[in-house]
Formats: sequence, structure tokens, C-alpha cells
Amino acid sequence: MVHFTAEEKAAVTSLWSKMNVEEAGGEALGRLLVVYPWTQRFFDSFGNLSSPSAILGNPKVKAHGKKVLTSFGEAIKNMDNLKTAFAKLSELHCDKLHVDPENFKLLGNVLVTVLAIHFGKEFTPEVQASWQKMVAGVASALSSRYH
Ligand code: HEG
Repeated sequence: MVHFTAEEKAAVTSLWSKMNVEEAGGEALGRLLVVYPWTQRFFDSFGNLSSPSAILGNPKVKAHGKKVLTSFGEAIKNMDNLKTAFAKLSELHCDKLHVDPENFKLLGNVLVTVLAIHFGKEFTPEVQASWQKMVAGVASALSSRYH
């Protein structure tokens, strides 16, 4: 069970409040599909994923990225209880979608890189460490159904 200090929570929440969820979500999912192309297999129905520019411009990728990141926002409201917050989604990803949980870690790392690019100097080592912990906590909570 991941435990966050008050400072870590503040670092995560503060950056989150300045994020454009739609833009960052599309970018994180798009980059995941570009950098780890095997993750594309879960998104057969998304149409053209034939090149980086097709992926990053694909409206379904953007819409789904927004959905995923919005759900991350719910997690930020429940940092003391990620496992419960993600219980239903863990079931969905495991039982129905059969997504390999390794992919949750990949997406988390891609999200951290997207934040680093967007926030530049504001993404201090402390903020980075807090976010790294956050994405690890989400990946673990989403994987709980698989354990
Ligand atoms: Mg998942 C659906 C959240 C990683 C593949 N994902 C969803 C939905 C949410 C969500 C909220 C919609 C659920 C619904 O319709 O009820 N996903 C979510 C989070 C994370 C994540 C928070 C964070 C790590 N998902 C993830 C990864 C993959 C994946 C890494 C695959 C590589 N998700 C996936 C697929 C669907 C969802 C295939 C169904 C998409 C669709 O057909 O609409």
C-alpha cells in the first residue's frame, strides 16, 4: 500500500491543478502507442495508427487519453485509498480487456515524461519523485485484480 506524505500530496495536487487534462491525456496515450507499439493491439477499433503523426492526430486516441487522465484525476482525490478507487477499473482491465498490467507502468512513466516536458523547471526532483510514486500507486491499484 502506497503512503503519501502531506508534501507529496501537495506536489501532486498542485501540478495537477495546472494541467490541461485533454491535451496531456491525448499526448500521454499517443506517446505510449508510438514508443511501445505493442500496446496498439488493445486499440484495434481506433482506426489509423500507422505512423507517429497518425497516432498523435487520431481523435479516438485523444478522446481515450482524456478519459484515462480524467480517471487519474479521481485517483488524486483518493490518494489514501487507491486500491478501492480503482477496484472496478482493475476488474475491467483484467477480466474484460485482458490488458497486461506491465502496460500500466509504461503509461505511468510516459505520463511523467509528458509532465516533465510541459512543466520544465517547475518539475523539480521533489515533484518528480511524488509523481513517480503516484503513477506507481495507480499502476499497482489497477493491477490488484490480477494479483
Ligand atoms: Mg484503460 C478503458 C482508465 C491504462 C486499455 N481505461 C478505460 C476506461 C478508463 C480507463 C476510465 C474507460 C472505462 C469504461 O468505459 O468504463 N486505463 C485507465 C487508467 C489507466 C489505464 C487510469 C492508467 C494507467 N488502459 C490503460 C493501458 C491500456 C488500457 C495502459 C492498454 C495498453 N482501457 C484500455 C482499453 C479500454 C480502456 C482497451 C477500452 C477502450 C474502449 O474500447 O473504449
